[in-house]
Amino acid sequence: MNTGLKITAFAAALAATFGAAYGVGEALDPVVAEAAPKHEKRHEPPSAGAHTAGGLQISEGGYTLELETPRVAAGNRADLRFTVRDDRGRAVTEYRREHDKELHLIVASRDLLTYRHLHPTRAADGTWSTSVDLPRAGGYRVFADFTPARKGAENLTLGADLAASGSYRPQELPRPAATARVDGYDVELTGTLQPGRASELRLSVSRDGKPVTDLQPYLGAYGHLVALRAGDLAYLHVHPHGEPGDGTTEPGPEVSFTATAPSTGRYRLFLDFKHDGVVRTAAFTVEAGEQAAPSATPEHSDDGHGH
Ligand SMILES: [Cu+2]
Repeated sequence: MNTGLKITAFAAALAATFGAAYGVGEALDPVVAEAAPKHEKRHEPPSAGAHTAGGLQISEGGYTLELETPRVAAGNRADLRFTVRDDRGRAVTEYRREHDKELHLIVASRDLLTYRHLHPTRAADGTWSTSVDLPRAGGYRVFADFTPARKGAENLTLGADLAASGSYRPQELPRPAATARVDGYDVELTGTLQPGRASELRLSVSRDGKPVTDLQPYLGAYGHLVALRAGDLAYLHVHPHGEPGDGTTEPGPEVSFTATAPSTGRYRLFLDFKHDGVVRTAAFTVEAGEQAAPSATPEHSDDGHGH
């Protein structure tokens, strides 16, 4: 099993960074942030076969994602409801918080043009719910990224299919590009994703040609990056280097990450960043293992947030 998503490469160096990150929350929520225990997440060394690709299975490690709303109508705000069940079928009600949340929900269209990063609400019985706005019909994948509180449980990303009814016109994946534009911001990507090897990705945010140097912390970081593999939507959650308030991490214009691609092929990267109080998503297509610099053609995409 060499297909593992090695999101924790450089583990030794980053473990300290990440561990500390859990003690730092959004500026808006200092009480919760201070109360969050440190070193919640264990980052293991990238031993071969330690992980399978995230998000490809509805059930893994004894936990199952039960999506109660597998069909919605495109073009309307829809409610998503789901439950995570353990190996005995009981709804999971205790989670370890990661990046300020018990569970992160990503919804992406199969053609990778629509992306949503949501934080659902959990009812006491373990049912999670959130509303989502999917403008386009077609096949989607829903990813639940969480860590059960049970001792020894690891971080998991379970995936389930979601269909949005309506007239479906699948789009081609945008070409690889080093820049992305979203809401008047330009984000430039430096670095390439390497198959089976950790590499650094740096994303630099500017607006009107000026570097943005006052990015705001969002879920304890200046940026969150998710990578999805084109073709099967294998899920790769990547974490930034450093965190707000550590004395060395600047609030932009650059946010950097370490990531390892599980294979060659195309990936779509989604960078969430917060500025002027709004979380925005910049999206890039990258080719893992590609040495040549991608074209610098800006692209525009239908990405957004349901926060
Ligand atoms: Cu999240």
